[in-house]
Amino acid sequence: MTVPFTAGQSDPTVQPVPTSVVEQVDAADHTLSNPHRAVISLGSNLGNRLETLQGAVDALEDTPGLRVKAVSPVYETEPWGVEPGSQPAYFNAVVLVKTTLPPASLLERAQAVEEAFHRVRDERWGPRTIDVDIVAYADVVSDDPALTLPHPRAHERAFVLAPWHDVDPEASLTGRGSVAELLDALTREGVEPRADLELRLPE
Ligand code: A4P
Ligand code: MG
Repeated sequence: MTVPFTAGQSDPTVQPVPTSVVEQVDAADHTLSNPHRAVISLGSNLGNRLETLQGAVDALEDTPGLRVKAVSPVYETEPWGVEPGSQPAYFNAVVLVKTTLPPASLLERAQAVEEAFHRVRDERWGPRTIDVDIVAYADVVSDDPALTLPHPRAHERAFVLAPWHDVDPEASLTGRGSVAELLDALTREGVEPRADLELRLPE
């Protein structure tokens, strides 16, 4: 005969797991209850730039183990690192996330989002439907070329720092200092807020 188990009653056949064991298991998988903050920069200068940025935000939110916490205003920015006038202007934005994914998995996911928008990699700093860069992951510092953290050029780019500052005025970039101060040292020329446009935070 089965005895119906009623919620709220303790099941006498279940032995409680000692707290010390639970703690050990959780500590072994320290990502479990310990999401990390990461900062992701989005850039697009081909096709429907706003739609693509929104698609990237939505795709990030659809990632298991990742929650989008904030989405910045949209900026229209002059292409950086190329001949002036040689490429269309970018739309740039920054997304703050919390994630249990380790950095390498977050990069894989960022690259999958790029693939989903048919990004073609043919030239460095070439025009692209979407670029998804990891600006920072917790306080991790790494010079691995496959995933350099913080992003090696973020500190000198107003198109990253301005939207980041908008959503987190107290932010700092590990090893570089406060985002507000880094931004003050840069020209904002060619980095224009587009107050008429908005990215939605996924529900
Ligand atoms: N990689 C290393 N570290 C990272 C990181 N933190 N986040 C590796 C993302 N990827 C990272 O990137 C090349 C390799 O960088 C990847 O294989 C990855 O393992 P990519 O996206 O294939 O190529 P890319 O983006 O053309 O090169 P790069 O050097 O990453 O360019 P950036 O620095 O991302 O610059 N101007 C404006 N106004 N707005 C822009 O958004 N973006 C760029 C691209 C240039 N000019 C721009 C903008
Ligand atoms: Mg990139």
